[in-house]
Amino acid sequence: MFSSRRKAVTVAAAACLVLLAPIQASVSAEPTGATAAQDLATYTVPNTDSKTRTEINRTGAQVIAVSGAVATVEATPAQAEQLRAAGFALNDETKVADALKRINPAQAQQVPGDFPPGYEGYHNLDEMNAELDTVVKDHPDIASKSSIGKSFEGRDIPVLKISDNVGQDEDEPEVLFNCNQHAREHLTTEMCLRIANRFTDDYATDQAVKDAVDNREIWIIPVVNPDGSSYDVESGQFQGWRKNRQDSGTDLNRNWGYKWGCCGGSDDDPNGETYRGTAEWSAPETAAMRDFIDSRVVGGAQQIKAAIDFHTYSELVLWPFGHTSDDVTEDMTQEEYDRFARVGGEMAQANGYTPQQSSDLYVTDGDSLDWMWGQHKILAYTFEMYPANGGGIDGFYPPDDVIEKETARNDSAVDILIREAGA
Ligand code: 0X9
Ligand code: CA
Ligand code: CA
Ligand code: ZN
Repeated sequence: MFSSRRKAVTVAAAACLVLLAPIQASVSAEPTGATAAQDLATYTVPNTDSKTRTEINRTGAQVIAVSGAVATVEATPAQAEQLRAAGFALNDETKVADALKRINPAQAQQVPGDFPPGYEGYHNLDEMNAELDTVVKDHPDIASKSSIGKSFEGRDIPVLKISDNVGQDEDEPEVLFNCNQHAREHLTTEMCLRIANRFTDDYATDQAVKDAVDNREIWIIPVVNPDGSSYDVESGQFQGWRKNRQDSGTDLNRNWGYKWGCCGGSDDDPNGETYRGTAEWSAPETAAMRDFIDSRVVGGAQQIKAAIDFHTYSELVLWPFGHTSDDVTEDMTQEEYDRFARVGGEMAQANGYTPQQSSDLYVTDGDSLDWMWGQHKILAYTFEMYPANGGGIDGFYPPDDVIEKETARNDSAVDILIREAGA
């Protein structure tokens, strides 16, 4: 159990780890010392609300999905104990390792680094890059590819720009779509690729697409977390991995620099699933996102007017703030809040998701939404995509035959956001 981690520590420290093991229950066979999937289980917890879900997260357990009042919670044995002691009912215990075993093929797949059988329709990093290259090759007048920077392990984080006169920085409202902050949320990468393909392939034939491309500058970042997402698939067996690959992993969506760590909405335990990192922007991936978005301030004005950060799962449209359950704060007027709720409601009408303020799900601090609005006044949403209710870790791994339907489902919502960027 401890093998690879132990190599790195002294005998005394190893003894210490052994002593800690029963309460920590998170020392793992992972080289990084991150929480081992085999220790974790998921549970359904009835009768929750935003307050109790925030309490659940504060034990270090993690609400991974919500359907009505029923939360799906991922927890170590110690965290589960603590939740039961606090009076929560934990039902339908499923070991994450068992759930992954059911999804994963019995043998490693043929193509190293690729998705396993039943998932070949998903793009791994190389395939994602090749897809973007094809888009640019086929549509060089309206698409260009560059990199916003490097991940912790040195991988590029590519960005695609789509606009008429794509080589020029024109005075057109800019829109940002980013995907896969969380490694295991692979369906989101497919969402970004669909946006990339739709606004290029349909340019010649679809007047609405042409209007959008001619009057906006659209930025698409399909994989914010390339280290995490390749780690999650590279063995041919899904790992259920969420964070980046810096030491034990930082939850990128707790590492952004607006009121970072302010409000009990992230974990200070490096092994925790919502570990916020050692400092705001300590993850190279979030720092690259910050630098890119900051670079879109031209002549003192942020050019990006609207954004969607795609996640899975629960079928929700979320808007800021996440760090507080208040609607109105020093950085959010009632009028601004009402606009978020109106546009969020309109997008939810279009895709059939449930619209709500992000803290209605649970309180977070250091997430992307809060910084995008709090720092830059970007009309920023988080979409939690399909499925509404995934029965645990499986919800992150829908087979590839849902990709077409569940990404096309957001076409109209994406169009609404692009429209609203000009409002
Ligand atoms: O917790 C997150 O980072 C997002 N959910 S996920 O299951 N994909 O990890 C939601 C972030 C939205 N913000 C708040 N809920 N406050
Ligand atoms: Ca243009
Ligand atoms: Ca511009
Ligand atoms: Zn996520």
